[in-house]
Amino acid sequence: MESSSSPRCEQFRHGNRLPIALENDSLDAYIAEKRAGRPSMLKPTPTPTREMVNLDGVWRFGLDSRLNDQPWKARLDTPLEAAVPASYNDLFTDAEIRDHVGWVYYQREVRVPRGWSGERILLRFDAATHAARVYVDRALVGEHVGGYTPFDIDITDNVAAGGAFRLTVAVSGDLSNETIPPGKIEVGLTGKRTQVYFHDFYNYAGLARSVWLYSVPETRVEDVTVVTTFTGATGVVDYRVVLVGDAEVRVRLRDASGAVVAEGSGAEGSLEISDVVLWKPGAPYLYELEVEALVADVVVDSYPVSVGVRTVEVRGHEFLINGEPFYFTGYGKHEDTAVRGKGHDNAYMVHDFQLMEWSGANSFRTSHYPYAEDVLDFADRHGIVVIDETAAVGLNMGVVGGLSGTPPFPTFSEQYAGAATHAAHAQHIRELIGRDKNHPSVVMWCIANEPASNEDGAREYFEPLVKLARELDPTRPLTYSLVMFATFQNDQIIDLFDVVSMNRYYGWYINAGDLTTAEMYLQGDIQGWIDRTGKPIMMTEYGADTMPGLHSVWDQVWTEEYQVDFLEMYHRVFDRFPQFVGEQVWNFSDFATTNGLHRVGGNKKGIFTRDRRPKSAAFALRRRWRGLNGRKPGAEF
Ligand code: GCB
Repeated sequence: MESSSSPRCEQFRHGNRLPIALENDSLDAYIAEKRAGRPSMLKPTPTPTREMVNLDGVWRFGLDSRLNDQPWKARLDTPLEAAVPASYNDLFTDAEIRDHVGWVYYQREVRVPRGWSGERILLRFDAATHAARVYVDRALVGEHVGGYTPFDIDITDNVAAGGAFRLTVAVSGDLSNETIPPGKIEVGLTGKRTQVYFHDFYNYAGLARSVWLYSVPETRVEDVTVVTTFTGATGVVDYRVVLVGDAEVRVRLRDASGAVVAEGSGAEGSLEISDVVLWKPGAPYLYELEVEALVADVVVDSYPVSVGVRTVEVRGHEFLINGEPFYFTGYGKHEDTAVRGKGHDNAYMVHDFQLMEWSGANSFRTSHYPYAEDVLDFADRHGIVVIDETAAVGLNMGVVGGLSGTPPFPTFSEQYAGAATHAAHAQHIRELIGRDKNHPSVVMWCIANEPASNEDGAREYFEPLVKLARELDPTRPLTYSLVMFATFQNDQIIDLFDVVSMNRYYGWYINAGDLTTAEMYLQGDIQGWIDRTGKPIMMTEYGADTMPGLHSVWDQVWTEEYQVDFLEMYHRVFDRFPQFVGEQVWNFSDFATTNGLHRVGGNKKGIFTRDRRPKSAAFALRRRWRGLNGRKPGAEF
């Protein structure tokens, strides 16, 4: 047992591992901002010093176009009610609501527990997609932009313990060049405003994750960061605690049985665990770090953090977890179900993990935005590896040019992804890493999906973001998913990153129905990236739309057999390359998209249907993946 300042603690000091928007690196400035009510990224958790009230349920709901000027000023006069958590779009039969552009309002009454006097009282929104303004009675108490990261608002001065208040939340699903993902609103001939965006999944909006009222003590634990490593049988947990108020810090690390295996004091230090049990893919083990703030030897706050001891490293063309080569099998996913849209649902979460495990998947990518925190907690507990992706999807005007990939105007320009987009992207990275930095399941950050990395301006755009992400987290590799137009000849940013993640559709968008030619292209493409980079390479998307029940003895696109043959062709190619470190099929399940001529009731590249029934390919993947345990198929290299 040890608590000291180790060399690794230096990385906290110099690495700016602080959780949220910090233009200024200084801790004092950070704490001052906290005192001024800056939100914490710590997930609200009930402890002996913190209490929570869940505000999920059915809220009054209305559109800005149908309510009076300042609807938050009074009880909403509306016949509509909406479920929370859920995207609002598919709840109603009214098309105007589904494709509404502008603000919608959610409202309910909230009672503050009697015992909370003397406590700070906060609201927590696990997600409001994509922007929110929050009102307590008539007062605007806070706002947030970014649809997939949580935010807290301190409302202590606006409410009273034992009292009640009217909570109104304005939510906007609009996308612009000031949001991530970006988009733009077009006004048609009829005057109708339409949201345009450059990704295929449907732009669900609303309060898609839980809402909480919770209490924290005045003097409290505001943030905790852990970094783990091990040498032989000794595990090391470096920790750093940020406090609000003056207090002593005490930490205790408990094993899964609750026994204390290490303890220490001070706002930062290093704990040693003898005979450590590592967190491994497929064999997770979690310790719990109990962090306490003490004033005059009295515990004024306590907060628990789950800790999995594991390391992640890229060495040459290998991706190592705990020093051992890891081969990713799994999926790109979406948070997407019927009626709820992107609403978090624990039943679907449990079932999705069951199906992933059933098919032999050991990993997934949170394509194309950060998923609910409960999903990452679940992955930690179940040993599923996560590539954690930002919501930066659609930074690519090339998609407008169709398969030619020719942008109508430069992507990285004020016409599209300019300074405001960049600032939103940077803020989003701060919030993502601030929220997810302690999850052992998260082994890599993916900071964009299919950006125009082949276009001029890409380097100027991405270099500062890579620097920021590495400052916020020096321990995890970085990647971005590569679009097909960004080739090994014209990509301008791969050297900034650690892993080459390819999204490829030979045999679908190119050479549809001709897997022989597709195989040649794929082989040459992967070889090109290997020759150029010497980095680990994986496929983060490959897939074919498939109509369940459609069959053919020939290579017919959309049939279940074609999806199986398509995947087998890709796997044959992957297995020829020792540098290949993983395969994540697009997509885990069918999902909702915008209307489009090449989408029949949504994107049908799912291995499972939208209601999670297996297509033939599910059984084929299961045959390939089960029993691999993170090793490369046929790894005789
Ligand atoms: C992609 C995108 C993904 C799409 C997919 C497709 O490259 O990253 O969001 O859904 O292709 O099926 O077209």
